[in-house]
Amino acid sequence: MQCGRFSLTFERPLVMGILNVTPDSFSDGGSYVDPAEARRQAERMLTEGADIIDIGGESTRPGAPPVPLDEELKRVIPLVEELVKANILVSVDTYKPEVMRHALAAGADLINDIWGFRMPGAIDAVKDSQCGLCVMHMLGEPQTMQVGEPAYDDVVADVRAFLDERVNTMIKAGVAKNRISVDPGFGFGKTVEHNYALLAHLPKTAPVVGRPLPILAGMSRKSMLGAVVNRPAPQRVAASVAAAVCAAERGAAMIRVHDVEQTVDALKVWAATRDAARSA
Ligand code: 7PJ
Repeated sequence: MQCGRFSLTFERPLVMGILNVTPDSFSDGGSYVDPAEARRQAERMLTEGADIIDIGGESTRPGAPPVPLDEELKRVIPLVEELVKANILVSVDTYKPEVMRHALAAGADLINDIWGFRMPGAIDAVKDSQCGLCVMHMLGEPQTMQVGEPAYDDVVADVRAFLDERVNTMIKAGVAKNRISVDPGFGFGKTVEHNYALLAHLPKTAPVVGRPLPILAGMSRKSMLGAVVNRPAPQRVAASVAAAVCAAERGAAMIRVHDVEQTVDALKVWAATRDAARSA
């Protein structure tokens, strides 16, 4: 996968460390609004083995208020510039075309869009660059996605059909297929049962364009884990690591996490087992 300055081969799942520069994210809100704190957290995740840093300037937790454009730019862009300078693979979590353009001008390698590049102007904002793209499925919008029960005919088939449509639209617009990754969007307009069906059948969610597109899985500390282990978000580390291993086993190319060190260790054990199975 072409990802800006980087070319990724996914011989093992890459770990994407979450860096929320928001005052209100659900599990680490308020921690990294201060630019110096954010930089330290990025460095820490890299030391722990993160392959990618994903910077988000607007909380997408259910019911979160939207952030004005200039505020999001002020939080995100200086950090992008700094990490790019240090030769780090920088992802920006945004659905706003203006933020995408500024992020790319600042050198971002990957644009991660929970809206699946559905905002008017989003595809145009990214198509003439070499950045990687993550196209995520979401039912509805962040403010309303968990209002009422989300409903699907067949969640795995429906998410796949959505991703197929988005990917086809982007390719038709001139985006090279080797720039695109996809994500079923755990927790975005899904019940607990929907989320586990998507995890269980993860490979089926990927559009096949010659070959299946790389899948990014983001379950870290989410309520689908809380529903099973009955713990609040900060105490869902082991559950998150287990989910990461389940995703790796089902072919995930990238795994988006808060707890980098624990995830990297678990994936090393998973990879050693996989390699032993291959050579036996
Ligand atoms: C995801 C994301 C995810 C991708 C968030 C949170 C909510 N981007 N951004 N996939 N989740 N690609 O971290 O709990 O699942 S924000």
